[in-house]
Amino acid sequence: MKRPRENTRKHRHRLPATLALATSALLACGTVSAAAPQPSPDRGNDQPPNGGSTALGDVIPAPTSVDPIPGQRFHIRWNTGIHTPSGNTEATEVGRYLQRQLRPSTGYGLLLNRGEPDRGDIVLKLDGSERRLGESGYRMDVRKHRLTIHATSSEGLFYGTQTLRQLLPAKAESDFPRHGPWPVPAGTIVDKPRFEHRSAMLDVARHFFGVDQLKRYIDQIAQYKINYLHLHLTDDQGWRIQIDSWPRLTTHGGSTEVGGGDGGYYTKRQFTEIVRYAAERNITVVPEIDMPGHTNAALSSYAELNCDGEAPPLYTGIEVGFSSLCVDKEITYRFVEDVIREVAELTPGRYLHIGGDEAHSTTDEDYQRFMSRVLPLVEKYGKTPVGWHEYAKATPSKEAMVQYWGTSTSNEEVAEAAERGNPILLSPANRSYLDQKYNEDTELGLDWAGPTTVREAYQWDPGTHMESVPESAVAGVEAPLWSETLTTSDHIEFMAFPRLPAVAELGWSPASAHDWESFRTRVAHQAPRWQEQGIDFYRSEQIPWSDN
Ligand code: NGO
Repeated sequence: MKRPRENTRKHRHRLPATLALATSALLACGTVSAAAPQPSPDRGNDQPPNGGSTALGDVIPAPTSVDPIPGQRFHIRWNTGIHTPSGNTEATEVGRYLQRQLRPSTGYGLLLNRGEPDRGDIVLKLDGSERRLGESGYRMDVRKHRLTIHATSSEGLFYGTQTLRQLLPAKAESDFPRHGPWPVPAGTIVDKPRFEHRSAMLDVARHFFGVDQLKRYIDQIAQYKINYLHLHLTDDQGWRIQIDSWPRLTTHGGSTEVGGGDGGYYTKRQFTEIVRYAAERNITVVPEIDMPGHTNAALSSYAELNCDGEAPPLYTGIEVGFSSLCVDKEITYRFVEDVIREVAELTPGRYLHIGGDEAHSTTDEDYQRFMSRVLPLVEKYGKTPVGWHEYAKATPSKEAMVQYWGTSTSNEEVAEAAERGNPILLSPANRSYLDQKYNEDTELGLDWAGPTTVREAYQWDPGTHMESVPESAVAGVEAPLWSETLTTSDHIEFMAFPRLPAVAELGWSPASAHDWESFRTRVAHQAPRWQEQGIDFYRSEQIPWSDN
């Protein structure tokens, strides 16, 4: 078992440039269309001498189709420029983001929109006629003298640039200058997501993670084309988002965490910065205010929210199911409305998550009454509700998203919700919960739904996972990371890598590309990238790591 280190970014493992990816196998050279890129036994003899090369298709999530041109490469050079469509701010931002990512390692200027595209340049193109790409897809043509990414939106361009990153040698992820060359294997990739909703969740309530830690995780998930970050902002142990009309929620309710540490919270300014930072990486933040259970931090902050008028003490343990807002009191709904209004104002995205899980201290009847008053409030402030699947029994309107977190593959209420038209977000706890131990010896994490190996996290199909929930009802997948046992960024990374990329691939890649052998080889090739990025990942024995 590997012990995670306690620091965050200070001690980064670094590989010598010559080792980085030098051991990576090239993938097969034939066209791979909507099928898993297959690792090839032979590495070919046209690798550059310094820094190694990646094969087209050696990407996570696996692209929809890959058509390599053997033996040819594009090179990023000192005079390579980046071109973005004129007059489109968002597309220009994508170009600028790519520039910011590649400048530190290459040491090149990668100037933006310097004259007409020239030989050796990278061109980002918006082209509405490429219907087959849908709204979020892209086509990347890599030729000797030009690398072009086509898409119908800036979102598609962004995904193309994230694929491009993975096609460069791993040292491209370095934050200090490295020697080239910077080859990209030639060919064409056509790629688009299987599901619209590809989410990661972080529980910042059980243990608080600061803005920089959140940004670090956002950077990590964005490279795997995750497009939602669900933040579990409130729970029994802490309230983490400033609410002006109820200030004690944070000054008191945010003052501790599991184990009795100092806790913390995001000011509105900080939260807005997180939302902006995520949006720059094509990620929409979904805030969760969990209710009516999981509310001890709020109940402890305001005595009047309790049925008996007495505030309970703050809680620093990890039990669940003991707290409930007082369903009979009018003040409860004033409180909920204030919170929803203020959180909605901070949230440009469509969704607001209202929890609804494990309300074991609320009777069924009270739960229904509570939800029937709260669901319209979410809509009143312009948001679409999301809730853990228990709230399906309150029959939310058919736009509302139902998030399944059970371990069984059948659930009547979820199947009925799907039938009524509710989109279902899948985060089966025995598959995609990143907080579950990898095996019984893993020091971090919980095991109530696990342990869950990398293979188990990968080996399921969201389109057929649940009885009577057809693929057409599935909005996508989420990988939640609960933080009862996690206190540092290293802990987050150790639990998320390599399982987060596994769930990301299930959300993005076509079912026909789903292949464990291919995935484990490609994930092994991510290791040198993670080392460059300082990610403290779990060296699962199921993966043929080749970097050490
Ligand atoms: C459950 C519970 C959470 C725990 C988590 C731990 C849901 C939706 N509610 O998932 O409060 O933190 O398990 O794995």
